[in-house]
Amino acid sequence: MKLLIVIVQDKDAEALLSTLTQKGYRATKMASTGGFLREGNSTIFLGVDDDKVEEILSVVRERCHKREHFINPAPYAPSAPGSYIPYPMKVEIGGATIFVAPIDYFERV
Ligand code: 2BA
Repeated sequence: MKLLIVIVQDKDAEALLSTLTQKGYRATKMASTGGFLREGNSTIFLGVDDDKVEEILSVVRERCHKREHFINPAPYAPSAPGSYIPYPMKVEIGGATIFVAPIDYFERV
């Protein structure tokens, strides 16, 4: 058995969860925050048999999309007026960050 931890953009979370639950998978969605952008994203946990991992990865690849995001980097220290021009920086987010970990023990009581 494996634990899949899938970090996705909020915009993709509903469609992903709907597809997974329609296919009969049990999943838990938690609200999370990206350490770099400090913006909300969603983390989905799934405990599944080994032979289901590939199907789930295919669903994630299908449902989660890359998007470009622009951020304004802040200056490290205050500087003289006009001496710092904050050029927007382009960041490409997602489609998804996926971790697959082995599960030693699982029980539903
Ligand atoms: P964030 O940490 O908010 O990162 C959002 C996007 O910013 C990243 O997209 C990446 O394109 C960029 N980014 C992150 N750290 C960077 C850095 N040090 N320098 C330049 N650009 C950087 P993704 O890679 O698609 O990641 C989306 C979200 O997935 C992340 O949100 C974070 O919540 C999670 N994540 C990604 N890699 C992770 C990891 N190795 N461990 C834990 N969480 C991870």
